[in-house]
Amino acid sequence: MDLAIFKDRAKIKARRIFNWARNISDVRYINAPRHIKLHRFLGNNNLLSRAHRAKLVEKIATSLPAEVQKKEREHYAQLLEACPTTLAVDPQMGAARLDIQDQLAPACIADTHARIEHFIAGASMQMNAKPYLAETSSLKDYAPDNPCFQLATAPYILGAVARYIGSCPVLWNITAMYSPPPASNTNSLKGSQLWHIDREDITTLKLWLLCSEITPANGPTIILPTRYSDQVAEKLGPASSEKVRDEALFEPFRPHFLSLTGKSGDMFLTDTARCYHHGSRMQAGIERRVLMIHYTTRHSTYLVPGNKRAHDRLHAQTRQAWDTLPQSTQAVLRVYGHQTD
Ligand SMILES: O=C(O)CCC(=O)C(=O)O
Repeated sequence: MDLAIFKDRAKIKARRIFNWARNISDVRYINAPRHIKLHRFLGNNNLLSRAHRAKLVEKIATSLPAEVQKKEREHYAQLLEACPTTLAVDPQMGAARLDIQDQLAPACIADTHARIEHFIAGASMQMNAKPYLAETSSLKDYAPDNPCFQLATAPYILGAVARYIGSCPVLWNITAMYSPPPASNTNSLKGSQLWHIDREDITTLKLWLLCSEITPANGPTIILPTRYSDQVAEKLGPASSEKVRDEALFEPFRPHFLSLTGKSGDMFLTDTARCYHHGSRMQAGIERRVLMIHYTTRHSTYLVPGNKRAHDRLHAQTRQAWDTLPQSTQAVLRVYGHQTD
């Protein structure tokens, strides 16, 4: 086993943030064909049942060379140490309303509104293809001194995310999300307006910051907590990773729905890979604006070796200025081996 890759990495004056995409491609160089084959298989078959995907991810994790697994455990332990937190997401719930108002929230909200205004004015592109839910920015648009990036890398949040997913998280995306007023009330529901679980991972966390008051009329994200979502997934079996049109399946659980409503500045963490959810079911004339920060595991199908989208997005951080990061964030990133001197 060639461990030179780790030594080499220590030499790189990396300004890369959360560069686990590189970590994935390192695996290619240390010759782990079984790992790569399994990961690619998962990437090409995300409509497998949830249970089947979970088994595959377990195989992928254990197919990594022992040295890599050891390195990952070390990174994880270091990260936990660097990121003490009192914040926790109960795995039985898979979602939590955060009982805090972060001091960065006002600046993050202003940043998000500015990006959405820019988008509405036709001055920026939509990052996804949903008419009912526009992602108006992505990770590469956020410099490390941007308040949204600082929120995404705040140690108390990273600590909670890492503890929940059980490994070092990958910061996959930051996006200003805009759900426009629907063209009419007769539009039938599609895509993520239908109940679904995110199938690119078997556990993931999304941090939501409400950027204005969100009521049921604004089409909030609605979450079915893990323990009930697991029951639905079991019932759906082979179809558990597909969009669900049968609303009746969810009715018995209505008292347990977590609705991401509240006032501007409220925050939530949700595991959208374990919890069925939907959103953007707007009432006529009403819009929704939120900031969403997405953390995945390194087994996300977004990070399949050779995925150019992952490469471009995560490597875009390379040119960002280290010195602008707050010391607490630098401490965390050092732990990842991204800044070594
Ligand atoms: O809140 C929404 O509109 C849906 C969001 C969603 O499905 C997701 O982020 O996975």
